[in-house]
This record gives sequence, C-alpha cells and structure tokens, in this order.
Amino acid sequence: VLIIIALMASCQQSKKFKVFTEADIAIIPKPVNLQLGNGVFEFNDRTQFVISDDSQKEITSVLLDKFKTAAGWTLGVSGKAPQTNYVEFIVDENLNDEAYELVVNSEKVTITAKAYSGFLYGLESIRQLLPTEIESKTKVNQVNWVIPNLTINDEPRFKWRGLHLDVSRHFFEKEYILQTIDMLAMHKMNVFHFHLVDDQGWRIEIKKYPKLTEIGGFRNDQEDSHWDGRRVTTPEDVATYGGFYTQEDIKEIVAYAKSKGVRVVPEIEMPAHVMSAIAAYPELSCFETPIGVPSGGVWPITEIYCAGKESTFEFLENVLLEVMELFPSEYIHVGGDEATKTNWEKCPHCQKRMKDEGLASVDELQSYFIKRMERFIASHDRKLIGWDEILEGGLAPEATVMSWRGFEGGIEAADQGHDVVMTPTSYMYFDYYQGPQNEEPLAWGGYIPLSKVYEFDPVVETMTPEQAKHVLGGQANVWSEQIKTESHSQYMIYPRLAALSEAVWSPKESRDWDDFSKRILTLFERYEYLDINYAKSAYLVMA
Ligand code: TNX
Repeated sequence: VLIIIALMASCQQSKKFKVFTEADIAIIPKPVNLQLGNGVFEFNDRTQFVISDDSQKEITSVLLDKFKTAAGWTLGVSGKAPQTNYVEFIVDENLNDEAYELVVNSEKVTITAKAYSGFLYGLESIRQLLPTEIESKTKVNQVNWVIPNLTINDEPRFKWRGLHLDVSRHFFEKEYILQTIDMLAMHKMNVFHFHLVDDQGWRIEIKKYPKLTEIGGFRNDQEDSHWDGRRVTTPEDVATYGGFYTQEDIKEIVAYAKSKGVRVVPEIEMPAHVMSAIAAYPELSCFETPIGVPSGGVWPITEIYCAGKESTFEFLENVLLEVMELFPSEYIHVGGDEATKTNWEKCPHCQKRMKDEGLASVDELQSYFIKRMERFIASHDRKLIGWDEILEGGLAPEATVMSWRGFEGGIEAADQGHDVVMTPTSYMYFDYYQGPQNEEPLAWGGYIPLSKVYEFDPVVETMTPEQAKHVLGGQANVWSEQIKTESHSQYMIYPRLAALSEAVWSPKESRDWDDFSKRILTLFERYEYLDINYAKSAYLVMA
C-alpha cells in the first residue's frame, strides 16, 4: 500500500502542465496590469475558498457553481486557510471600490479588494484564466483545471459601464433579463439600464394604477413595421407582443443584479414615449382622445403627457414612489427624448401653466416638467438622469445627461458642470447593423461593426480636463423595435458588449485591436458553452 501511495505522489509531482505564454491569456476586458510568472495553480476537488466575512460567501458561487457543473466538485468554503491549495479573499480598504489584485502561485490564489465588486471581478478573471470548458453545462472529463501563476492589478477606467435594454417594443422574459445581468458581470459591466416604458408597452406593475399593465402592457394588434414602411411581421414570428414584470419579478431582478455587482437603473419615460400609459389613462394627455397601444413605430410622437394638469404630476409622483421603493438605484431615468409638443401649443392647461410660470416656449415647459420631477426625485435622495433633450429649455440643476444624439449634448452638459454618460448613436446603438446588411437580420439602420465599438471613447479629445471629469462612462443601447426574440437580442449584444467592456474598463493606451481580435476567439468558445447566440458575422468583419 505504501508503495502505491508513494508512486501516486510522485506521479502527482511530475504531472506536466502546459506552459502559459502571454498569448494564452485572453481576459476581456484586458486587465490594467498583468505580470506572468512561471508555473501554475491547479484546482482540484479539495481546493478551498477562504473568506474573511460571511458577505463574501455569495461571491464565491461564481466559481463554485461552475466547478460543480463542469468538474463535478463541491468545493469547500471556510474561514481559515489550510496549508495550501486555496483561494483567499483579503480586504484592503485602500483600494478603489471596484479594484482588485489577483496573485496566483502554485500554493494558493489571493484576491485582494476593498469590497464586493472587487472580489467578484477577481473571480471573473480567474474564470477567464481557466480552460473554456469551465463554462460547460455538463461535466467534462480530462481537463486540467489550471491557471497560470501571475499577478494582476486591475480596476475600471469608468464607473458607469452600462447596457440599456428596451423591453417595451418587445417584451423579454425575466429569465432573459437575469441571463443578461449574468453576462454583464462576466464582462465586468456594472449598470443595467432597464427601459421599462415606451409607446409600445408599459412593462412594470404599478399597484396604484393597475391599468398601466392590464391595458398598457399589451398591444392592440400584432403587426410591426420598420420605420421605412416595410411590414416586418411574418407568420413565423414568435414575437412577444405583451407582458410585464410584477413587482416580485422586479425585486428578484434587482437582488440578482446586486449579487452580480450590477446596478439596475429604471427608466420611466416622460413626457413622450408614453402612449401605453395614455391608452390606459387617457386623462394623462392634453385632449384625452382615446388611443390604443401602438404596435409599430410612431412618428412624430404627439400623444404625450399633459404638462398643464396637476393630475399628471400627481400620477407621475405616485408611479415614481413605487419605482423608488423597488429600485435602490442612485439614479432614476426619466427619459425626456423625442417629445413633439404640438399639443402643448394648443392645450389650455399647458398655455395657462406657461403663463403662470412665465415660460416663453414649449421647450421651456418641458424643462419646467423635468425640473419639477427632479425636485421630487431629489427629495427622495435620488438623482435624475435623462436623455440629452433635457438640455433644451434649460437643464434641471443636478441632472445627469445621457448623450445619445452624438457626443455634443454630453460635452455641453459637462461644460455646464453636469455629469454625463456617453451613449452616442455613432458607436453605442446595438440595434444597428454590425455586418453587411444583406447578410444580417433586419435592423434599425446604421452600421456599427465590432471594430467601431472597440474604438469608442466616452471622453472626447476636444474636452477639457474639467469637462472630462464629468464623464461617468459609457453605455450601449439595445432598442428592440426589430428585435423580437431572445436569440436575436443576444445576436445584437454579443460580441459587441465585449468590445464595449474593454472600451470602458481598460486604459486607453492599452487598446489594441489585433490583440483584442485574438482574445475574443476564446470568449467565443465561452459563448458557445453558454448557448449565447453571438453574431458570427463578427468574424467576417474582422477578416
Ligand atoms: C431613438 S435613443 C430613440 C428610441 C428608438 C431609437 C432607435 C432615444 C432616446 N430614442 O426611441 O428606439 O432611436 O435606434
């Protein structure tokens, strides 16, 4: 017996693992600093996670669950380090919020971070150092679960690294939202902008106004049209034309996102893009004309909330009270885009309001509207964010601007001392084509291939350092007029999300397209295991 044990031990020692080179390391987004060492750390069924407080337990699940499925191991979590073979979490208050240091040597792995997100990102990096089989949904045999000895020091360039998903034009099930949040965490993204309200559907249960979802959550007919007039609904479509999230669903989404280091920013559109609400409660509009929930695009959008009646504000405040109860988010997005204010010109209530408040134009009336909402939101210790139209007629005092019609609105807002998130149509519209149009599914228009996303920089060269300080980060927007299914939605998001993640995380100097386009091949293997329908056309465009 002793001989056998001795033999096994020597076998173990002489086990030869692959020698890692820089080219084998494919972490996306690219870490700020990485020093490759010699040798490897091997995970086995006795590897332990050593945590210093209970709050870290939840984080370990990122890897524990993967090892359980792919390797069939149930790895232990304890509060005390064994002699060797463990992954330890060390708290360092001096690091930045989302920063982490990862040190791997053959005995142990240490992740040093200040808080939750840092540890999470340390684990996500380990995940991406492991063989791609770690993503497998079934047990895989004969894999050496090794990662190279190295030291990584890493932290994000921007604190707002977002993805916006429009769930109004087409509804997406809660499970898909959870999966998307999972994928955000994998890419070290931290904001999920939840576009819950638009003309084509009201998607969040509001207890005080049940008709918002009963009526506003479902379309009158099932036809879509493209803005160029083409009808795009075919009998084969398995589109979702109705649905909403209950408050319980929302709580689950928010809690799950928190566990993944993702903040959920709710968007409750106003004063336009709200025909679904007006269909439910016509008194919210100026002339109270009954309308239905539209299916295809509506342009121009003239059926908007009345800015004259007090009852509109009462309604919105009640809605926002429920929204703020559900979302702990520091920011509440109030939309503000694309309002055609012709009704306001004619409406006696609006005209009276303008006179009483000394407002010279309907733009100023919209500004009054948003400023009023900001006061309400601020009185509940939250911050208002809106699309760049909120600049027109004067920005609310503390508003943060999401710049979508280019970078200009963002620059202007930053110049006025306001914070901004850059989401320009030229780089960040993931509803635009990403490959040759004749080979791609019908998209809104435009052309934003992977390489273009990779070039995105939220800070524009012409900005002064003072202005640049106000740039919180960047975000991609996925508008869903033409996106009816989850797999199509994935197709539009991946792999462009990977390019975005590097653009908002890694130092600008380290950006290198050739290097990225090699690393992304490893990520594609992970997407395959995860059943993510990423755009294969990314290959074509890269070739
Ligand atoms: C503009 S971006 C919109 C959306 C559309 C999108 C299509 C913004 C604030 N408004 O309502 O879905 O273009 O790309």
